[in-house]
Amino acid sequence: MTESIGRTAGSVPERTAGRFVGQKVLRKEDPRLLTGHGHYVDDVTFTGMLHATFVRSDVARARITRLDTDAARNAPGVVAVFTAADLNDQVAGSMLPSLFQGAEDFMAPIFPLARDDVRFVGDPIVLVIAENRYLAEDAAELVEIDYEQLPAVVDYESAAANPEKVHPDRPANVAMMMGGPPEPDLQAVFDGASHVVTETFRQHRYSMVPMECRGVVARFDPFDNQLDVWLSSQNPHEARLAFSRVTGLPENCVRVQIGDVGGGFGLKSFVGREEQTVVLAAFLLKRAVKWIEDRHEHLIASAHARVEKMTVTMAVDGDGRFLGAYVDHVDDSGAYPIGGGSAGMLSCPLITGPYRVPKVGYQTTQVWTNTCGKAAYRGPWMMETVAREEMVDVVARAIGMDPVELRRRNVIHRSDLPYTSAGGQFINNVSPEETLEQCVGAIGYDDFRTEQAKAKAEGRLLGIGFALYVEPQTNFGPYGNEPAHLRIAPDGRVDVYIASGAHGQGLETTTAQLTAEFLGVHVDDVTVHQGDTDATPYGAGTGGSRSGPMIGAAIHDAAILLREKVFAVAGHLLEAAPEDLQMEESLISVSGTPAKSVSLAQVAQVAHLGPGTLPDDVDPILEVMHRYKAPDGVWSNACHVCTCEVDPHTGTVRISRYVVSEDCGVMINPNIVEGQIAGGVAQGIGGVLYEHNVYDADGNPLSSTFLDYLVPTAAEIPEIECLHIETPATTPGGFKGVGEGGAIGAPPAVFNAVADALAQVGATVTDQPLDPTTVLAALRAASQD
Ligand code: MCN
Repeated sequence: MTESIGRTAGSVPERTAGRFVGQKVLRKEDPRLLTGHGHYVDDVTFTGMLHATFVRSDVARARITRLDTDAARNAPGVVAVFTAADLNDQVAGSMLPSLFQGAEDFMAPIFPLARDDVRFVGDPIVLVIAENRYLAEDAAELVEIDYEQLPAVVDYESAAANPEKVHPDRPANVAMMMGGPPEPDLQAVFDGASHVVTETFRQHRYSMVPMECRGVVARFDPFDNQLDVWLSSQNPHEARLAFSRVTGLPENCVRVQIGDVGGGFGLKSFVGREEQTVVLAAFLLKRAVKWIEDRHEHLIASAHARVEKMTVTMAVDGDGRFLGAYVDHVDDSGAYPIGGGSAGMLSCPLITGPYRVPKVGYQTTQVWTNTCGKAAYRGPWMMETVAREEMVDVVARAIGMDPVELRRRNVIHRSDLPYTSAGGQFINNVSPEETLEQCVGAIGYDDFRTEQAKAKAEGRLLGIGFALYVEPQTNFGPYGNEPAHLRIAPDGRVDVYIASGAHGQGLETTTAQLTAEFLGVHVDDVTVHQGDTDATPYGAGTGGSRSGPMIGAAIHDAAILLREKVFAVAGHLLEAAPEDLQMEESLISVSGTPAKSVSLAQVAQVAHLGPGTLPDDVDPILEVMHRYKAPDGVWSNACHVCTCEVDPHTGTVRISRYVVSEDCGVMINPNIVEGQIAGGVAQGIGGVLYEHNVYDADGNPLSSTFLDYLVPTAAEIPEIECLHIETPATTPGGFKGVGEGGAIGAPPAVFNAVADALAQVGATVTDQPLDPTTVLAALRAASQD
């Protein structure tokens, strides 16, 4: 096996380019998934397997004054009842949900179960394990808990100053604070600008709501000292490390497998407290234990996201050119954030996005509250896009300029690249101006404005909203590298092993396309293996829209190294120099003499079965393990435009058209790219118009079922029209990520469309969600003015 680190191999031969990469290859996983033959964690079952359920706090903040589990322990079918007294001392230090460097700084210690106090509704207090789920749930009902209730910290905007503390051992409710007031040079810009506009924007609490909630099956065999875990995850290798830590077993005694995963949206990048607790229980019981999160638990206790506000101040000159921006950001991380907790660190420096803004300053504060913890959710830093793009429209209205014209005057042009932003980001190979113009053309901007004016005369409110963003990838944390392991079987077919944890985005297909393209075989001859820590190389899993650039580059380089090995064997068989050989559709031939050829299967047979026939300097191991090391900064970008009609009588919003112009570099599979965009846009539309996870003032969740937490259906989502600009990244293959983009651009585009409609009658909105009540209130307020 050849192991190479960080080497970028030579470029791909022209003739194979585009045979599979860039083609709309049908998704390999779909026949299985669409006919109900997917294999999810709940499908894993063993004879004698036990089932777990949690007893959770039903108050937001309280001391536990009495905990009586006797009746539960004696209930039929109950095998074990664990409390904090049984489990918490077993874990060495706190349980780490994320290995992102520095994550500990922003997190309060997390233990399996609440011990003396509870810190949000849903905080797990007792774990009941029984012969089946019904018996476990029945026994859980028998657990008696008395609380001394304490005032809950629910409002995140006042949490920093609230003397009541979410975590009693911390000096205050501030988890993290960075930056500070504007520096004097930025203040001087504000003092001298023609226009200075300040506005505050808020996002509200979303849940991730994947179709498959969280779940785990763990089985410990003490005779083999082997812990097997089946998990619904985006990140199997990190999960293995977490389970090793929580049990004290060496990592190589732990195997994590993920099968099909019914969505994750960021939540499953991290190893949840419940999953770690169930694994610890299975280890202690030396039995197989299953826990499947139900939807109610998911909505109150898995993780929440997007609860943040940004106050933006923009300085603009008399021609509408941005001169400087200052941002004050506050972010609610709940009681126990599990990753993505430090989004403000990314979000604030990115505030300038795709625009030239010479000076920037920011302050970000992350606070704890007595609510469900925050996790990364598809584009976790995207508050900068929301605040900036909504601000651009506010500024346009304030200075009396068309919002498209204001964007045109400030957007980064190709001639500005590479561009180092005032926040310190080095941005290259992006096309914000081109995507803006593509959207303006596709939506028919001028015609829309004419139609809007006509509609207004008829009492109808139409609106249009744009949003641009640039999105950084690949270079975050310790994960600026990606492995790929390619192996040719004796029959010439190819096995590929990747570190990812695909959870809906089609990596089985695109990985096969990449391998087929760069190696020179047919896509049907490639089998992709992922989600098994015993079989796949160590890596960061799937998140941050990193698979396209990272797996793409790793496979590109590994395939070229493997071709060299194949050509060395084939060269011997064909009596030709390896550099004169080419391979297409698994046939290796001499360039210019196509009749002189040998199949990959023949080469593989010789390498596997007759290596003694090869010269000593020809390596018969047709296998390559490569670890690609990424450069800093691969950037995707896009422009979204949305048109809508607001009903002035009911406050409801109907989206009429939605267009996205996306630049994710070279597309591996345009169908998959467009599917990713459409899915993300649907989440953005849902977020602005329907989804809202509400707490009351005492910290009681009010949206704990799908009756109250409204997820949009196909009826609410228009056709998403996708256009593409392909600006290749400098990474091998030229791929850039796309998975998060839809969910980044959609919220401000939808918001701006509604705000544009309302602005015609003097109504203003700054906060999400835009449910009918909020829209009607804005209309009423305007009519009273
Ligand atoms: N792709 C492509 N061409 C490119 C870039 C990507 O064809 N130039 C393909 C990739 O090969 C992959 C898909 O598009 O099949 C998404 O790739 P990428 O943007 O690299 O993102 P990741 O695979 O790393 O996926 C993560 C991203 C994130 S962070 C979340 S959250 C997310 C998502 O994508 N959650 C999803 N997409 C999701 N899709 C589904 N169905 N369900 C989720 O939970």
